[in-house]
Amino acid sequence: MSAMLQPRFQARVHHRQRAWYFDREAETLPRERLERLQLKRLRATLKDCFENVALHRSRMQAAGVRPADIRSLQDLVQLPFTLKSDLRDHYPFGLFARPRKLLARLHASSGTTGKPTVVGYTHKDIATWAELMARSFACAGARPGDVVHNAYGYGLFTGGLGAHYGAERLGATVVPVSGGGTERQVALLQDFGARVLCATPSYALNIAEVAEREGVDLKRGALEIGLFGAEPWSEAMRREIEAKLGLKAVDIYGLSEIMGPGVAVECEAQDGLHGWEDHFLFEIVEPESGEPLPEGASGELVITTLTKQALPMIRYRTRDVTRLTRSRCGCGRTHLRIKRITGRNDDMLIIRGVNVYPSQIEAVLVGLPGIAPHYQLVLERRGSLDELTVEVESTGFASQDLEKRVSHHIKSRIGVTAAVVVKQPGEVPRSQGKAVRVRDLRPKAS
Ligand code: DLL
Repeated sequence: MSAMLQPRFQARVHHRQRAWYFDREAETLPRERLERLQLKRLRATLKDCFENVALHRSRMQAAGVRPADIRSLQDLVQLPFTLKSDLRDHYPFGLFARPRKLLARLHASSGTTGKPTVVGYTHKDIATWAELMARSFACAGARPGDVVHNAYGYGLFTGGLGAHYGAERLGATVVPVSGGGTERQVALLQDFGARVLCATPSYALNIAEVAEREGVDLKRGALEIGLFGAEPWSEAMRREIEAKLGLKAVDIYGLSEIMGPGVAVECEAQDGLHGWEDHFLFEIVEPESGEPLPEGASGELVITTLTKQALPMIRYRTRDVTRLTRSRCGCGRTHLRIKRITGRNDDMLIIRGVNVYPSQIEAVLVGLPGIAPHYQLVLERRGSLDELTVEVESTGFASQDLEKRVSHHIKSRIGVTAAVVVKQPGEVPRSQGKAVRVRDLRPKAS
């Protein structure tokens, strides 16, 4: 494969040209060569983990495997899983395989407690990420020279900077708007003539609704492609966004623990997301037993990184539920496809792109004066946006501004906006076994 930082595109490529690749050689590698490359990279990653990450070394030792024992891709199943809780238990840098001084950047996402999950990147990791995001943009139909309006949040969230570096690497012109200020976003979309929009699907709909309210018809503008992800969405939502914005809505997947956005993306066929197999190994396991499932079966997606330096991951349990297919795709890419993510098998909620665990909200509620330890989280979809209402119970001595105070605490500690309803003592339903903490009234993804 060609050197990482050489531009692989010719400067002037016609937008409509079929099957245009950012990295033709890598994206169309015959399976046999792809698997040989995977095995080589897997063995190097395992050696690195064994030598540099105490947790991986002790897990491998406990399982009785050494990196040298892994001689084929089928041997992968002998390796222990890595869980999100491992990152939390070794907060902040305990799973890093490189000294902190060699890291170019840190990102973070919410964990199951108040502590975030911290992820790190070397300069090479950042370059690989930009490369894979550039590949993802091109796969979705973006081209060098496009204006990319990036409404993913900038900051610790990987969405903003991940898409930003990828769009630059592609040779596009990035508009780094981040989230919020929707009226201004509508104006900028028009004024700068963006062909590509990056946003969470719910925010894309929000933009469409605000445009409609302002009498702006974005369908008549330059927009042609949307890269939407970071939260579950459905085919119905895809059709709605496409109709309202007049673009092709493409699904993009990723997670901070593995890299960020750009782990997988749909091509113009919009029939499953190509997972970049020269950088990641994908498996589906049965969530309870952890047993591998055959191709096509629905289960939990497990990912192993093959080129990450700062934070290599061995068999990371994503908790995302989906299916894999290696059937041929019309676009010519040989990399497998991940079908739409249908949900998660843990209790993490994604509210307007912010990952939230009920236990985080509980941690805020417990100990607040005037609040009893009974609560329910109610999720609804109003228009295009998810709304969270936290129903809490007062101890009977609630002060006037209790709802406002609780809401403020939740916002400042977790970063999510929630309406709070204080109920009378005994009004929040009691558990008959496992507590039902979440009433998710949002339409289900199909
Ligand atoms: O959401 C990275 C990202 C940014 C992906 C922008 C795509 C676009 P985290 O904040 O760590 O990273 O959240 C990762 O979000 O495990 C899924 O549960 C969910 N998720 C991400 N993309 C999709 C998608 C980013 N396309 C978690 N469909 C993941 C469904 C998605 N769920």
